[in-house]
Amino acid sequence: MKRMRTHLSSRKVIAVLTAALLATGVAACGNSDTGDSGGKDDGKITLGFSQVGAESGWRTANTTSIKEAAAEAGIDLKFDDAQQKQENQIKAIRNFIQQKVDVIAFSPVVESGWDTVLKEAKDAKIPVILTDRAVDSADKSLYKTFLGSDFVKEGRLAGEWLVEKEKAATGPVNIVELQGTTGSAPANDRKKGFADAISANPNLKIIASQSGDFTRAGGKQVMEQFLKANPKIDVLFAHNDDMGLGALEAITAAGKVPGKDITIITVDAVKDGMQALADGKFNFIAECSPLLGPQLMDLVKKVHNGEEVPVRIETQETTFTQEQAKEALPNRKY
Ligand code: GYE
Repeated sequence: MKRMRTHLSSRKVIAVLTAALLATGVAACGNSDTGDSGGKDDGKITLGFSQVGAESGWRTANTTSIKEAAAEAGIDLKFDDAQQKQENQIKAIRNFIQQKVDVIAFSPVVESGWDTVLKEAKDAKIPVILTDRAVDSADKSLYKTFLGSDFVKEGRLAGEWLVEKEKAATGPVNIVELQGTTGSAPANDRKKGFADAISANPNLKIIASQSGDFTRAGGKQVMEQFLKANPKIDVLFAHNDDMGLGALEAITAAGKVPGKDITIITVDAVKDGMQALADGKFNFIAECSPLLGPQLMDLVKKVHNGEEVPVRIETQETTFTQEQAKEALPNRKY
């Protein structure tokens, strides 16, 4: 009897363990299918999405938009967070290929170094969509389309606003720049657009420029260094709101008034950034919309059906002054 009971209870244990293992297996695959069939058994399109990370308010809003839009569109989403590392993104894309997903989309953390893995996706006949950030691959057949903002334009709009603001300046206006992630499309392009625009006025000079990796902590730390090394800083151009928000702490700690002693220009226009603008701590924001989910799901369906899609789809955006931020803030979604 005793042996019998032991036997039964170990069977129970095995049953529980099997259930737990199955559950982990399903969770590891990210969603509701078994992972090796690409979800084709339930008739749904399976999308493998490799996200950059969770480095900023923009990114959090972008992830929410993608997850909500996938659920809304009935698309089975396998979501992977690469924690701002290219090697993790390459690994995730290879996993998606192995799992035979229907479509792969990703937001490339940096621009270079994607040809090999994209070729693997192409050989496996899995269409790829670039979301938010571009790659610099010469072979355009490696992806179907690129959905995202014009980052050069964002930098240019930021620079043009400053040129107008400082048009009466008679002496040097010292600018420091907080760049986004080194090698990323938004860092490269925003830098370029801004530099082109401010070249219209030789008084406007970038005296220091360094990466804060698009994070608050990075923005704060690099701004502290800038303030220590440069007694006269007139303007901060931060490639995103989060770095600007981090820099606010460094500026206040240095006994300066943000928005007054130092003019602050950023990009994104997420809620916290818009609040800082409405409060007079920031002076100008070039908007970059993270709400790419619905358009992405539309594209996923089209490329899956073999329909032609435009090679480039640009997000529509605007700019905000302090007054405009006060007006827009109550209805801001992210
Ligand atoms: O501006 C920044 C984020 O790629 C447009 O990445 C995106 C940028 C965004 O971390 O906040």
